[in-house]
Amino acid sequence: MTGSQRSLAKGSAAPGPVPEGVTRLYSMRFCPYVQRARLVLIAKGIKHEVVNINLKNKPDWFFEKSPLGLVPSIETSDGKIVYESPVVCDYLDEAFPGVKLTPADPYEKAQQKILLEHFSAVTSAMHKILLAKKDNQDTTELKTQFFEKFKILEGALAKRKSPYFGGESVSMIDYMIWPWFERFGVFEVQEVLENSPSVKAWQELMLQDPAVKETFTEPDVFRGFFELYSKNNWDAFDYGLD
Ligand SMILES: N[C@@H](CCC(=O)N[C@@H](CS)C(=O)NCC(=O)O)C(=O)O
Repeated sequence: MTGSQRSLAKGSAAPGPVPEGVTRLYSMRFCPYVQRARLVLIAKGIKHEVVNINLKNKPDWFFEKSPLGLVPSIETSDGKIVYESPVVCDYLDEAFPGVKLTPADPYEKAQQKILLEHFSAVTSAMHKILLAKKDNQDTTELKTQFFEKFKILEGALAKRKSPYFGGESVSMIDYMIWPWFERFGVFEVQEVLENSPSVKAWQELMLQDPAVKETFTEPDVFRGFFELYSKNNWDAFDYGLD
């Protein structure tokens, strides 16, 4: 991976053309949706560079690179733009050589998509906890709702009796859900794993995955980011950089 780490804000010059043979990722260092794309880029060995965006003061040109104004978005050297993390990850998997992360079997593929839909209830429960914490509200009830939604994951993995959500090795679904597990400490929901033995074993395996290792962020760094972010301090996006 190459590219400048510091986030670009309104008024900054647009980056030049994407070099031949490189994929550019528009990013924010702490975004879980971006991490999905990074996991796939790394797992497939795709040469890429990263342009970080200040999401609270976006450059005007960013909307040409991501019409919804969200990260992740990717740009290829021949000017193709793809955004929305599941679409980005599927595109990368289909368009580039290397390990295939998506199952070839249509039914298996459908199962992964269904699980991802269920998982969106888990991420939205986590998002509610984050907002409540930002406003210093009590999160007890929201955590209970989160624990309830989480049961679908433990149930799905226990029923499959395989180490990973897609079978015997890491596949797309594992990378799609992983980023939120790194953030459990910040959300203070890690206790959910004590009642989820299959997912806990999966988490331990995932921590050994090379792409996970390369994109891993320590809980303290997430906490530092979140502390600034919750005070509307937009230096948050560059937290931890010199
Ligand atoms: N559905 C999008 C969600 C991406 C998303 O919400 N990204 C956040 C950062 S974690 C973002 O770009 N926020 C900017 C904004 O809301 O204006 C995806 O899956 O890619």
